[in-house]
Amino acid sequence: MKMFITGGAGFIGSNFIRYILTKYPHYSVINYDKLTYAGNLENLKDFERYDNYKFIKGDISNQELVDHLVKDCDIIVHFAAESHVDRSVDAPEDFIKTNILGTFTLLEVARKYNIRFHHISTDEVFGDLLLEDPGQFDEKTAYDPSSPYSAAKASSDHLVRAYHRTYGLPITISNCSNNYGPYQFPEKVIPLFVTNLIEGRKVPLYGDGKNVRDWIHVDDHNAGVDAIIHKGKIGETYCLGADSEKSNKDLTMTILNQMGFGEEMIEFVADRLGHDRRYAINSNKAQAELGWKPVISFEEGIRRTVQWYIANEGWWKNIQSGEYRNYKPEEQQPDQKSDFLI
Ligand code: NAD
Ligand code: TDX
Repeated sequence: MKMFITGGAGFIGSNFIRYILTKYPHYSVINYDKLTYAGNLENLKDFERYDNYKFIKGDISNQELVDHLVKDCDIIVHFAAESHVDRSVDAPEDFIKTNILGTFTLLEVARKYNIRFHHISTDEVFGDLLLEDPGQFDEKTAYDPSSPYSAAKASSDHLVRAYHRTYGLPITISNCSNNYGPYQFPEKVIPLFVTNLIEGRKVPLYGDGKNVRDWIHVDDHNAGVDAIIHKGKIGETYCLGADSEKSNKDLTMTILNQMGFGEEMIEFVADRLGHDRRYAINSNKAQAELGWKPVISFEEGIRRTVQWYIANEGWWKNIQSGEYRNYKPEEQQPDQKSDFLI
């Protein structure tokens, strides 16, 4: 299979490429990424020399370039997005451009060649649940997004579904809960808190700290995407999650305990505007239909993740300093795969 992966230099996309190239060494992958602030080619350093991996710098809104690259691919796996809720509150425009218009551009090219399209989405499109509510989101939950980020993702989900219904494009969608693991940009809560603590700084907890997120290790998410790509039913949506609801305060205490700190390292700060109260995902459909289930417990996953950030200080220090933007992969040598570099 030849995969065209968008956003493969980001957190989940780079873990997905590592997962795919390890599990299916006979597959080939094009990693197409604009390298926004969130894209980091150091995430895939160990795959640079693989003959079946190619990186191409480009925007998903560049229809001509996408058309040129995608036509002999078997599938588009679409991770690329502006992904950080706080940034969408401060400056929504790029979220509209990339998440909505960029997805539209990809869909137009996919339609031209009738290419299988898997769209990576989020549980945030469903809005939020009350703390007291025992309910969960599932595939039938009505869309009710709260932030410019989730509204733009919701819009892209609708477009993907419309291209199936209207043009018969072979699509699938996954809506996943909060991911954590290695290579997550240190603006998101877990890597931000762990790296702050390594540097002896306090952790900024929003509001009352009672907001709940449902956590899944990135490898479990990507195993779910793999299962959908290979066994999912065309036209269907699958919710992916690991039944690991934690309040932000409890999550913070887990990290503090593991790193040998106490509650005095928490600094309560002003709440996020429109802050969703609780997310919870029911993944019964994916588990029943795909034979997939999450296998990494929250306790084990968090332990490994904290250890990873401790062991890979150079990776996140390069982000803090901005040095990661200067990283040049091996492919950029003139004699190696330069035809793929834009
Ligand atoms: P990320 O911000 O770490 O990575 C996004 C990647 O997309 C970056 O490499 C960036 O350079 C690239 N990109 C952005 N705009 C682009 C454009 N216009 N053209 C080409 N590339 C572009 O995000 P992530 O956390 O890895 O999320 C990946 C996907 O998964 C997103 O679609 C997100 O909505 C979804 N998702 C994320 C989570 C989570 O917890 N992080 C949960 C569910 C779903
Ligand atoms: O400094 C912080 N303090 C804090 O209390 C930050 C950055 C976050 N938080 C809270 C806000 C949320 O309730 O922690 C929770 C998690 O925040 P983020 O890491 O920003 O994630 P979230 O807003 O839940 O969204 C994430 O999961 C769903 C991803 O960023 C999205 O791309 C994905 O769709």
